[in-house]
Amino acid sequence: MLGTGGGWDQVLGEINPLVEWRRKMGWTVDVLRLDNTQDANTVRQALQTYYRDAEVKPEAIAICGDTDGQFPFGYFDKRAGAAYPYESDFDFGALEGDDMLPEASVGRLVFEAATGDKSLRNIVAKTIHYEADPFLGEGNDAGWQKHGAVEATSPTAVSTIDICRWSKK
Ligand SMILES: [Ca+2]
Repeated sequence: MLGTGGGWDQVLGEINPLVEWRRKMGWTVDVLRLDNTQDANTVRQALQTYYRDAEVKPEAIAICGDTDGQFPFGYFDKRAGAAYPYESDFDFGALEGDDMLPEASVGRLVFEAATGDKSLRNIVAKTIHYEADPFLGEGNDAGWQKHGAVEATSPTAVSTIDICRWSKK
């Protein structure tokens, strides 16, 4: 997990239950705190150094922070001729070699506050709840996990349009 610089102590307190949950699941979890999280290239270099030196190579990275707001965290701008940024975290997972093949998956915990509405606390609680007590379904709903997918984005984001274009049942 990768933490935002500002407000880190509060963030760490809120993600700790998720860290402990993952460890109970048998994962090796490290929490990385970076002083400068707004420069994506600096973050990527720190991740590459961590990956190179890690005894257990990370397979998944969870970024804690939005692209702006109270807990800003850098991103790679993949716009192609557009006048607005196309935010991507893909490059954070490309940790070794000069290739397009990522070594780790990357997710981002996007929140506006540590506690309260739209908070990291809520994300952590929901994630643990979904995993600890999953909806299994009955009848025709049983087995939905084998053909389900989750897509989430902002309703006005360009990525929303791309997701709709590329999604198929
Ligand atoms: Ca690679």
